[in-house]
Amino acid sequence: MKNPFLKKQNIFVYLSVLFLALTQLSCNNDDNNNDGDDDDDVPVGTLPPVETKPANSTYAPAFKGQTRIAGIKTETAYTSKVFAEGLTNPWGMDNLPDGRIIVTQKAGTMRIVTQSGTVGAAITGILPVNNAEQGGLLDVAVDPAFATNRMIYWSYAFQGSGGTATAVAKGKLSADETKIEGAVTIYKAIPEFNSAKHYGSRLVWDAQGNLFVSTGERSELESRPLAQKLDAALGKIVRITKNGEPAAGNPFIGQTGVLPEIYSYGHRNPQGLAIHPVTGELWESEHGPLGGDEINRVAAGKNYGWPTITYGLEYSGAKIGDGITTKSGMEQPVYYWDPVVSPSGITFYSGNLIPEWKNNLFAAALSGQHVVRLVLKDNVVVAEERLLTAANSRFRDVLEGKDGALYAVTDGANAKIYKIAK
Ligand SMILES: [Ca+2]
Repeated sequence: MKNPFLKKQNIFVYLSVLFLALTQLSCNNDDNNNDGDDDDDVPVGTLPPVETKPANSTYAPAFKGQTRIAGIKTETAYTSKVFAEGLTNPWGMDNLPDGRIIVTQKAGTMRIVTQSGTVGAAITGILPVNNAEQGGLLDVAVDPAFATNRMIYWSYAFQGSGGTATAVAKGKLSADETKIEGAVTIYKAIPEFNSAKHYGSRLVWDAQGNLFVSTGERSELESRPLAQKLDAALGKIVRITKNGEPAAGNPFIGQTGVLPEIYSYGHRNPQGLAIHPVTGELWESEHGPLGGDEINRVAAGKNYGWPTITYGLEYSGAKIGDGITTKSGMEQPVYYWDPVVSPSGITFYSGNLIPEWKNNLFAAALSGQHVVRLVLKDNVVVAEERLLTAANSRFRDVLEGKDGALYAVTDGANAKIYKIAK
């Protein structure tokens, strides 16, 4: 008491401790649950859900927020405009290292779109495709080492003697960019089946340079149960090397009677794949029947339920199977839509142009005629927004460009690429 220096020193110590505690609190606020995700300050939706139409089924979600989450509106001022046009039935897009975009056209060509939106001539040399109904040349994935090897990978509807199959091929883009050289098929999802529907067919690279490939169950009642069979590649996500071999570490390698390419199963028509930029996990979109479109977080070896569990109905309105939505050993979708929006390509936003979109999931919606924005927190959807609704167009794929803008390509003849940027 009689020593003022000691007292001052004590106050200094107290203040230091208080300062450290506050700093600690503020750090924790960025990651309250210490899950490595600094997404604890993401906005939650406060607007009414974007879906206003009645559901087809009377099924209840398995958890709060699994469908019809609250709406949200992007606060950042952004522009959306037609970036490129004159594409014919485009299906997939990917970035070239220089910032141009390569786009597939279902009839069997690719085109390169420059940073200013000029669409190049059709690139030929792609293997024959079955272009009937939902088939054709589908997705495209640029080799992560394209700058040195010029390799391009694509998925397509293969015509075999026993029917069609989702297949993956690769080839080298010629120096003059007019053709693909040395095209070769590296993977076919067996068995071939006589259907022109549900090819799935999205491609995305994993961190090791393997390809995730989604395959559909080919739509028919006869092929549908194959989504649950591990000796068939229909209704699956497979993971293969650049040569089409099963990727090391795949969950079923070494098991008898099981295709070693399989990564996950029980999918219907998965047309969207994307890697979460923070967690590195695989996310997927798939078309349900009448209702029951899904977003899934996909883990190795897991069963995603189709056709045993679903939130959708037959197009007649009848129940599918036992009419159940949950079952032990089968994964729940992170999110579902009823009525459907028909989600095709998906992507996570990791750019800086529109910071509030960081780690949000975007989906091109076909029947919904918009681009879906889902805000995620701890792998749960906390808000939904519909973008590009004024375009009144079916959207087939979305891509984050090298410039941090979001590109969305429409479906059908005379298709356009829209660009959302600051
Ligand atoms: Ca499912």
